[in-house]
Amino acid sequence: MHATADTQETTSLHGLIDLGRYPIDELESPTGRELIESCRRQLNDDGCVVLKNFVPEAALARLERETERLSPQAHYNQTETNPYNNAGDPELPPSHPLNRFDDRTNGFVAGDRIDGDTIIRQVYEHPGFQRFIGAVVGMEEIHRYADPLADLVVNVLREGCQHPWHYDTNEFIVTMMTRQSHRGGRFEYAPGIRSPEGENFEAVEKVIDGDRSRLKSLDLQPGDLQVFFGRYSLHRVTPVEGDKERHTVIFAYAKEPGFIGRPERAERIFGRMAPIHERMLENGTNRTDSLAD
Ligand SMILES: O=C(O)CCC(=O)C(=O)O
Ligand SMILES: [Fe+2]
Repeated sequence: MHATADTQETTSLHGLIDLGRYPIDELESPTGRELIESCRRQLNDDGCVVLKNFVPEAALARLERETERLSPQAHYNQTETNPYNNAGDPELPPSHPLNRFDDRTNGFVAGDRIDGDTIIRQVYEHPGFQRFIGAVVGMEEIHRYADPLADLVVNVLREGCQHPWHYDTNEFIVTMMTRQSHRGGRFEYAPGIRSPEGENFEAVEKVIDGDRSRLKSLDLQPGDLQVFFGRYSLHRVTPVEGDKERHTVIFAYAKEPGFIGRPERAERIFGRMAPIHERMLENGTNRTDSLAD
């Protein structure tokens, strides 16, 4: 029984993931364990691991077409945000990191537009992939979002779009680049610049002012998979230049099963709600978990 299920899992990812290099279908094998160990080491060292060419060369054209086809459906939202995603502090000087607001304009294609036969959804929904991510981030269990809009999302950055310096509220983020811009659109981060012990505002201010001495910069390419711990590493995506959009796919997971984002958030990010969000509003129920957006 078990062997059959495994075989089916493996078959479905064949050609979509480089299983020779990344044997996520055989996590218990020596090469599977080595892969997990190596990813965990890198995450532990600087909060980031990139699996180059996770999607093999032969499937790249198809991968790129998937998000190209979807990107016209992106909903754009614009905000002015500081690194902490809060309202800032008028008591502090304008140069303080808490008062450094910058433009964030992003497009998002919701998960209900992403069909089951796409590479990105097949990877996202594959139990082996989920086990692999759980093992890499060191969590016994992770669960796919039950939110039909926010489970799997295409993030579209057209010319001029950027993610200014910020921290994430989630523990970790899993992304795959499917299309790179001509220029700009680089992911940069300052590994472990803050910690549970302190904000390190002085160093953060320097980074925002242009100090690059502690920065790492990634040359992400289509087919690369990235796992990133963004709570302690300040990071950004530099403004996209040129008429070629930058596309990344966000694979969303939660610690608890059944996660659904708030209706207002769906409205803000995707410009609409799913039926489940409408029902939440009607029933006056909101999320009961304590997960941050
Ligand atoms: O698009 C990326 O590479 C990272 C985006 C990011 O930092 C985020 O969504 O919080
Ligand atoms: Fe982020």
